[in-house]
Amino acid sequence: MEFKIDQVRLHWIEMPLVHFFETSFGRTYSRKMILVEAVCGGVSGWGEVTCGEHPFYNEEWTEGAWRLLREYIVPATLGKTLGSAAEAGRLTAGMKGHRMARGGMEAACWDLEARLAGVPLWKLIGGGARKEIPCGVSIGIQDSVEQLLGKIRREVEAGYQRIKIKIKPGWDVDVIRAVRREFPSILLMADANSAYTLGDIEHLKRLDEFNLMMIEQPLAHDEIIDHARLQAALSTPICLDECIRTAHHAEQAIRLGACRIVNIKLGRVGGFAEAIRVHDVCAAHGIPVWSGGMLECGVGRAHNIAMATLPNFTLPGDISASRRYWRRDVIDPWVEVTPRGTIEVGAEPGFGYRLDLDFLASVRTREETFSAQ
Ligand code: OSB
Ligand code: MG
Repeated sequence: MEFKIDQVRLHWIEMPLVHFFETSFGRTYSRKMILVEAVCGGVSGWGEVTCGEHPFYNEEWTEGAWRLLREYIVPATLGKTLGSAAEAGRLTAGMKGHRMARGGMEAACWDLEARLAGVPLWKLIGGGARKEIPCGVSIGIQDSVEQLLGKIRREVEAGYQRIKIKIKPGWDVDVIRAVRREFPSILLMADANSAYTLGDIEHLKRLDEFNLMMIEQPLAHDEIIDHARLQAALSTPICLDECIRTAHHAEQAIRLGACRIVNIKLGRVGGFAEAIRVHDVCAAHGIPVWSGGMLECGVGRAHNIAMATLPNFTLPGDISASRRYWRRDVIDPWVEVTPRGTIEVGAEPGFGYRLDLDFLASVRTREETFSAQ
């Protein structure tokens, strides 16, 4: 359905996490996030820029994304007429990288089209393969193994279907052994966020004894070939996260045997159009996918839920309840998880949740509006 972007509003919000989140590249206590509001005829569509506060997961960071949005992405988008949201990515295709910033705008266009058409976002993207999304949790590095075991117990008792723990050198084999001793049969996986090199191959082979569903992104963020070498030496499936920024990367990684599973993050690949292409390439090769998370607020979370209704999202993802992250979320209702460890997918237009605009205003520290003449 054709629509014109009359107005774009950028919202910078800051919210403390309920509990710090630690990965191999550092600890996060509080999130700085950008919401992109794209407006047509008084109807707003919303997107979230999913980058971190620092350029450590990938090259993007919130302050950089803000500059890129106001200086490049908004000017490329404002006043443009789109035949459908599937064309939105083309407006910024001349820019290299920065897919999370570009993807925030792209996702806003999809939500806008869905709201204008009065259809759920999952329907517009061709999803709807399931009415409930299977959920897992991602648990960061803790100060002690006892703390980690306590957190895992709480999440398993809440019903979450899969536990992911973060690992790094010095917090890996012994920690996983302790988890397995306590929880012999849970679906368990480990995410290294690029903390190892091929020189660690003998060390990483020790993880094979723990019946992990997968090990996520053990090697460098931009290194597909070494992952193929590592996968050939491991019985545990490798899942790629950071490495897969396009459907072409997915195709190359699969053909080289660098992974047996792919984590799709909407922002990392630049939005829905590319996420669907990555999904399709993986499906064609029989490679299952799941939705990664970037500690999103409700907007990004709602987009991930829509994405995870595509047919090949067969594994539990890192999409979990709002209250695990936030004292209060920017959407209403919050994202809730059933005792079965699932999220029920609604039938409302757009991404299916209302914005809590009063609360949003209370956590907003910057705002900028751009109008087409
Ligand atoms: O690698 O999946 C990752 C959080 C920040 C940066 C990278 C990652 C993560 C997570 C958290 O694992 C997933 C979530 O709960 O949102
Ligand atoms: Mg990851």
